[in-house]
Amino acid sequence: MPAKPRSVTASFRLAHERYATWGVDVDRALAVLAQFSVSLHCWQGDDVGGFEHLGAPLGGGLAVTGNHPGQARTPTELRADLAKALALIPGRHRVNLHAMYGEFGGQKVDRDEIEVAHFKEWLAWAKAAGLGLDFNPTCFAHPQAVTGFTLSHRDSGVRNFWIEHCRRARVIGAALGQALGTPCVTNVWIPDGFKDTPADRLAPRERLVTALDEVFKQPLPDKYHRDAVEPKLFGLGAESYTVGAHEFYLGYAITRRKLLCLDAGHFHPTESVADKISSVLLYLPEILLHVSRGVRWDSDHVVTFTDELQALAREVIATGHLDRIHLGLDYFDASLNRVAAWVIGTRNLLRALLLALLEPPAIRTAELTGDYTTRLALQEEARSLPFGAVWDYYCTRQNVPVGGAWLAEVKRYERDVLANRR
Ligand code: RNT
Ligand code: ZN
Repeated sequence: MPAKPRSVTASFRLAHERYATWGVDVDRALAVLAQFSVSLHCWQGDDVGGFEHLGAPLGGGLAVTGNHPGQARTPTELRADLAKALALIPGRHRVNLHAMYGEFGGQKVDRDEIEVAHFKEWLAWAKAAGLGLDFNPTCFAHPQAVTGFTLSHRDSGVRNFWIEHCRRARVIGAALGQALGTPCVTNVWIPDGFKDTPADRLAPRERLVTALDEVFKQPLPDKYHRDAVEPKLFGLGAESYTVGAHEFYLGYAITRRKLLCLDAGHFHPTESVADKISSVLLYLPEILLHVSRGVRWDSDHVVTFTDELQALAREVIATGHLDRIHLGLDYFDASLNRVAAWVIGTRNLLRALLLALLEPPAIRTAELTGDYTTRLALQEEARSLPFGAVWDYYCTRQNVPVGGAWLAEVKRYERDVLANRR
């Protein structure tokens, strides 16, 4: 399986020539690709467990299935696993933390008491590794969330608890951003919704607007921090109504100048999430993508090289606003090696971005001249251009394994490290 370095270079040279005849600047494509930072979601490493040990069910419509051995049990293990994955992915990336991943030194620190001090180990680790951090309040897996409602709960006591949690999460995010010198995106997602038909769809949404305005009251410097809000169509146990639906948050993000987070698994399966990017970018300065893969009722399968992923990446590139689109991954699969899950998903996203960067410019030109026959013909021909050779070369140049060679590394890690976690 491991590719010979000489064949990687030789294939690349031929691919380079081939692309040149199509008017594609491969070197430029690789330079742009290297600029992308993907935020790796820490929660794939321990099945959205966190380090609070509250004993509360995950809830919120989130479900992790599978029992592959080796999930991270401590922050040290989780960081080691993340480092392993990052070493097998070309480029410089970020890590996305949830509030439940704080380190509380055995103390009981409730969600409305968290502080940046609880993340100082993460911060030190990120700094040493040259990684940016992103952040999320955790509005699930907690006794105060068992009713399925948080920021929109009818009880003001519960609402206030979650408002305080989200407020603190933003302050922590800004502190992380400042310390690392790269803005932290703090993304608010709440599970609130009804299993069955609500009698009142409006009141919870009114409460949510008010609660969010409270959460975002304190201004935080753009230099260090961004707020994002994440809509969802439905969740397990909230099939009939989600308070924070797409229209709700689209309106909220536009009127409050927040980032809208589009999660690829949060829409009806026949909707194109890729198509939304060019619309929302007209009204929002920046957006966040949660790259994920929906399968039937689940919105969180490992990202594979699907048509949807390619379309999404293509739109990111085609809009030409790369600096306005933040990329994160969001899935959790406990049925396979968790380090491999990160590597597969992230490499696929980068591969899809590369494919988009290598798109022959004649396709767009054909459209501009109204020649849709040529557009379609070229789009289809472009599918079999040798982009794999360019990807392999990129991996070599970035000093990460080429092709399936990364898998041997993960298998070794599984044998030497993960298998000992019993
Ligand atoms: C849930 C949302 C949310 C979570 C993470 C854990 O449907 O996608 O982003 O997956 O915050
Ligand atoms: Zn998400």
